Amino acid sequence: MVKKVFGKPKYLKDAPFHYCPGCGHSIIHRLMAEVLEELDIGDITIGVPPAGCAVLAYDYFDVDMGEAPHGRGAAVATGIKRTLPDRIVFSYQGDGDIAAIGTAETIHAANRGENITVIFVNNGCYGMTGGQMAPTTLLGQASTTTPGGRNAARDAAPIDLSEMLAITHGSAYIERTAVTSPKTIRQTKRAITKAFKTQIANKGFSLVEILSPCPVNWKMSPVDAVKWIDNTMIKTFPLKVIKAEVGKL
Ligand SMILES: Cc1ncc(C[n+]2csc(CCOP(=O)(O)OP(=O)(O)O)c2C)c(N)n1
Ligand code: SF4
Ligand SMILES: [Mg+2]
Repeated sequence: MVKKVFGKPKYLKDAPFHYCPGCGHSIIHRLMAEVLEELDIGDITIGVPPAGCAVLAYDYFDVDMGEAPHGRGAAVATGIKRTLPDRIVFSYQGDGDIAAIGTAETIHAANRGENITVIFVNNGCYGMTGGQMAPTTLLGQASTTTPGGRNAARDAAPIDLSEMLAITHGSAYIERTAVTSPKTIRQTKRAITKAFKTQIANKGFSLVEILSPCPVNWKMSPVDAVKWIDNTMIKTFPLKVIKAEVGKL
């Protein structure tokens, strides 16, 4: 029987988030803490925060945490899980982190079927360092390094990392969701739950990609930022289950 969490989740510290108003990171942190409590796995969970705006995630999650250098979340999580296989291990990574500098580590961890859960927060830019183009920046989207908009001929097309990970042999569960409305937030919580259940069942690599607003770098109000995800970003990154529990190698 899954217990429902009301009020502050047990596995969030009593600390105010430092994220900008309208940022998706704080919603995602809360959902993850609720899931850890509902599945009753928080006491055995170890998280791996990224470089990026969520670098201080260990100030918020009340679980064991071990920092990873930029992009190396899947590699660090692999080491922790292999050393302590009875623990539940997640990495929490931005799109610049996972889809640029950490691409190799992530693809190989998925292909090896590492029994870890990756939370991939796609806000279409390098948020922490001021809004540079990330591999996930949309065509035509302005960033500080593409002020006239991303151009396919010059800057390449956005990368579909989750679809790439789905074709690896060891990936078991991959879903893309968003945090733009009560409906998508509930879908995201269900996806995070399924991803952790995949790890509990020892089925291999699980990942949830979450489209997440960065109103500050997108130069939008928080309301316009969620509308932009719903109306524009999902055309490039459609919300869907990309791979579901094919099983461990
Ligand atoms: C090896 C290395 N290269 C570059 C940086 C600088 N750096 C810190 S955060 C960041 C971008 C983070 O963007 P993303 O991963 O998308 O996270 P967000 O802030 O958008 O959540 C960069 C380039 C670093 N810390 N380490
Ligand atoms: S810069 Fe963007 S990703 Fe970073 S805290 Fe602010 S809104 Fe969130
Ligand atoms: Mg980002």
